[in-house]
Amino acid sequence: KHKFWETQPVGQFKELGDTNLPEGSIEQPTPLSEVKQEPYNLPSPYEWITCDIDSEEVCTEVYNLLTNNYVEDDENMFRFNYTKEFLRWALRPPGYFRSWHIGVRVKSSKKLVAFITGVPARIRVRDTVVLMAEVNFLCVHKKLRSKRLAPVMIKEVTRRVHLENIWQAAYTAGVVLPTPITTCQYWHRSLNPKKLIDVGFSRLGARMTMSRTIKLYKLPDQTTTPGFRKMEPHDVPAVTRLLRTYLQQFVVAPDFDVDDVEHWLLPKEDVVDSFLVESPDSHEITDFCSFYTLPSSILGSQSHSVLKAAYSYYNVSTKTPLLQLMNDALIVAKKKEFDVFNALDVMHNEAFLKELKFGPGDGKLHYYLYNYRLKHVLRSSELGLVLL
Ligand code: NHW
Ligand code: EN5
Repeated sequence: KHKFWETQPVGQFKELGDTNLPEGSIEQPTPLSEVKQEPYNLPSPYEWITCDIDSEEVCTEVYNLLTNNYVEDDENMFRFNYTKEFLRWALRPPGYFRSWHIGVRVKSSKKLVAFITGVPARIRVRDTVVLMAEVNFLCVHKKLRSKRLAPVMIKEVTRRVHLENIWQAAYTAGVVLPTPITTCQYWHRSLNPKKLIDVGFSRLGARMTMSRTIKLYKLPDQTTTPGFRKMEPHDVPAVTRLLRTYLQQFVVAPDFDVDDVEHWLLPKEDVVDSFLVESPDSHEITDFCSFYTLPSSILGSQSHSVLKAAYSYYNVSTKTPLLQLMNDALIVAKKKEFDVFNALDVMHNEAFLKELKFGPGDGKLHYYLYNYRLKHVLRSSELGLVLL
């Protein structure tokens, strides 16, 4: 059934439930001299390129490929529309490798037709911090689908990751592959219900009118938590301490240092928003919440062309109840004109989803590790990792 994935060092379906298999690496690293030195062969019309994402021209080509060919929902009504600023942020974290930003061009026309990326990350699995690649933005042009290009792209990114002496990876997908470490549910909180209904993202509930629906999702204009404010550069050390302590409780979570927090969590307009609670008396940073901006193209609507979505990222509550903190996050997201606030049922998110009027979506997100086996499938609440 999975002719490619059966050949890869990933947990296999037939192994599920076999508690004799050890947790950890599936295959051992080889000396770097034994890593294949030449790129994998592509069908002859195509060639590999390393994408210089700093180049405006290349970034535009990647953006156009993804805008027209990346992930859609199961009814092909919406397609992720990552912005160029977002892509530059996602692809240039501390210690990134340019060689892991891989494109495929048509030799004759130079048209970009496929893409895959990795970025380095330290990810803790139980007590072990593992240097990994986070693989994302795998995309093959719609006209070149089902030609087994994806396995070649995955092997090529693997080879380039190995050349940096890194042997594990983390990735997510909406499809089931061998084999998820956990499966998460997407939840959605309407901020602009009229537009969501107009474009088919949501529907009027039974026995609900439009005006009752608008009233149901109304939010105050101002946040309620004293000391709630935008994160600033001088907050990086305190946020790092808060987040590191919080993430310790999860089975799989990133091992963020101050450089990671500066990159991934300092607010960046139209890319990532972060807020914290500074105690009005002690000036201690006690709570934190964040979301990233990922619009979707609306594929068949006369009235609207983009859906503005915020995605819950990392949140930490120690003093402010998580419910109250996330209600404030909804208030600021509404003020910033997001149409919907999305979240996965990871970490402690279940504590606020239903109460804050999120509803389950029709999408699931499966999390995977490459060359790392876990003895058991995790509950989504045991996962402390959010990928973009
Ligand atoms: S998930 C988003 C993936 N992208 C999209 O869904 C965009 C729209 N779709 C496409 O562009 C986030 C194509 O359909 C793609 C497949 C390119 C998805 N992950 O070329 P063929 C990520 O980016 C397997 C992994 O004929 P295609 C994460 C499939 O099961 N494998 O298909 C990426 C089959 O293998 P099998 C996927 O439709 C993580 C084979 O591809 C997959 O023309 C990558 C068929 O290939 C997916 N999302 O192109 C893994 N979708 O064994 C990283 C399909 O079943 C691993 N397949 O026969 C780690 C590497 C680094 C290790 C370092 C130590
Ligand atoms: C990530 N790096 O299916 C890699 N989204 O629910 C890719 N559904 O938006 C992972 N189908 O349920 C890709 N509205 C996996 C996700 C792919 C995109 C996807 C789902 C997630 C989604 C929406 C729209 C459905 C349109 C028809 C959905 C219902 C919202 C409603 C609001 C009010 C309360 C109840 C729920």
